[in-house]
Amino acid sequence: MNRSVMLVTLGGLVACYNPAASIDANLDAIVNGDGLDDADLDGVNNANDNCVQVANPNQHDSDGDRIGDVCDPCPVDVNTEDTDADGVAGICDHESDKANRIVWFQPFDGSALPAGWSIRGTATTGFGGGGLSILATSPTYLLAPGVTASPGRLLAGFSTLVTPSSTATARVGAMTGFDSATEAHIECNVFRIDTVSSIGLVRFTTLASTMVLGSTPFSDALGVGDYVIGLSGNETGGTCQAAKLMTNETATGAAPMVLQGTTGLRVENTSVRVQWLMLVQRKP
Ligand SMILES: [Ca+2]
Ligand SMILES: [Ca+2]
Ligand SMILES: [Ca+2]
Ligand SMILES: [Ca+2]
Repeated sequence: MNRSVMLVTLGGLVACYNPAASIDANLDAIVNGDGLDDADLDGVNNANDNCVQVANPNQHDSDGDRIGDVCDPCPVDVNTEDTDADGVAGICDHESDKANRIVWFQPFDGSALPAGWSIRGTATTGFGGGGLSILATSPTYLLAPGVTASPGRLLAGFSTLVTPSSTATARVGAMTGFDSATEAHIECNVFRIDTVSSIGLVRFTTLASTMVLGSTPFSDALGVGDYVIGLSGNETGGTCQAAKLMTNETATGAAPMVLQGTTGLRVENTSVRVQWLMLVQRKP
């Protein structure tokens, strides 16, 4: 891809990452305590900074491609091919004919919930091992800060820590439009009943009342392993994708849907370690 100018959008901040500009005269005048250039004053010298013009003192680089998360056109995919030049690349850009942006990317490798996030439910939770562990025997929600309605995609990366019990339906779902009063929402989930696993795109009108928009068998049973699930929606319908190791299977639904309101992850009758969630939407 052309990396000479890259538009980076995260958490409402917009910055142009232009490597050539990082050595201009103004930036040369900015030094930190050791006398070396530190253009963004984040305490990491330009020569070592994985995002020279955005302050990122923690230097988070979730996919290990040496591009810091806050500068990365896809923080969870080393593929930086950006066919439509909208600044979003790899698996993060699900619309190669539309201008998209990363609204937020949130890793859970700290020791507490990030600002604006909450957990609803009675699960046992904890931080460690590079993620947020959730052991849920009843529906539990990891809720993100609210977003405005727009076509988009919610991606979630997590590991299951144990094989779910065969006596209860285990479920992990990326969801949008969560209503705190009724628990209504739309969800892309991987679920397991006995030994049979499926992918489902489901509209919940209440927690007990659902309409399946699409479902398909998931060839890898929901069990110990690393997963990425993705809920996408636009003017014509929704898509639910799930990947474990090298598989990538899809369920689609015809109901138009956008990503809006409170988004997040729902966990039920299983134990997961959530590594990150990410929201991509159309550029306004
Ligand atoms: Ca710096
Ligand atoms: Ca930086
Ligand atoms: Ca990276
Ligand atoms: Ca795009």
